[in-house]
Amino acid sequence: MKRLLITGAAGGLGRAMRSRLVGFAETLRLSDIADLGTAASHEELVTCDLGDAAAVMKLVEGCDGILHLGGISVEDKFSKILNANLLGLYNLYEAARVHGHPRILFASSNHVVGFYRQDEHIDVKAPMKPDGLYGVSKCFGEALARMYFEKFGQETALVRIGSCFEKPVNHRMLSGWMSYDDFVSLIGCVFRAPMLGCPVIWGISNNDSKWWDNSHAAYLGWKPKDNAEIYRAELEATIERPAPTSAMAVYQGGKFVEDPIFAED
Ligand code: NAI
Ligand code: 15L
Repeated sequence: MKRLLITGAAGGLGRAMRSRLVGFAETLRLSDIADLGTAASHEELVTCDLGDAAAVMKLVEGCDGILHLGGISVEDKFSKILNANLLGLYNLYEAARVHGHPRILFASSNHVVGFYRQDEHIDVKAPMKPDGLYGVSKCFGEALARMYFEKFGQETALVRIGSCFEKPVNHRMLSGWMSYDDFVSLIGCVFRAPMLGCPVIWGISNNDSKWWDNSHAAYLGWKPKDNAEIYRAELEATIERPAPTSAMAVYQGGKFVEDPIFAED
């Protein structure tokens, strides 16, 4: 690949992928509304608000693939979610439509199904049960991507990331954790697949404890290698198990199900 655009490159996942994707494309075009530091020789840095249509149109020009990590990543005021996750996504897909349909990996979230219980095992056919406005914005993103696929053939991997951090930090993450290395290998499968389509993929490592079934996406050849289980003993020793009736122990979305609708200023 000649040029991969990474939005949200100043965020947690963006920073983790920035260093791990060196060599994945000749050039990494890194974008965020926040400071991106100094560009290495293989990098282009672009400060851009996803809500700014003209800026996003320019941002996407010349890119062969897009790793879309940018946006509001937790529950927040609707106005902020509206700009970054709804308007921002529309701007991105319109820019992709104009600039030759570069393949997109959209960082969706487990919070599109946050109201399923942890004793339920679901696949991608399960109706969405978002646990807040943030989750709803990811449902919108998945639907928007699907529409651009059906109408224009725009390919997108809709990756419902569980919890992608260095290691699981609570008991809930023993089921939903995805390691950085497994995310990198998923990115490779998504951008190198001869045919992608518009699949929903659960972004989880090969954890012993699983709520989600990825068998429909076997054609991508993604084989996550890490397993949150190796952290169980450490977790048990350092963190108290959540009360059995608490949101963290009952719902797949954990505490997000308890978030209020945040008041605007
Ligand atoms: P993060 O909050 O650390 O990074 C998001 C980045 O987007 C930030 O650097 C922020 O400045 C940028 N951003 C926010 N509004 C923007 C706007 N209007 N214009 C341009 N940039 C804007 O989040 P993180 O953890 O890195 O997640 C990346 C993506 O993956 C997010 O879309 C998140 O919803 C999704 N995700 C992450 C999970 C995780 O476990 N890290 C789990 C599920 C989904
Ligand atoms: C998400 O969607 C968030 O972006 C991330 O910060 C975590 O909270 C993750 O879900 C999770 O559910 O652990």
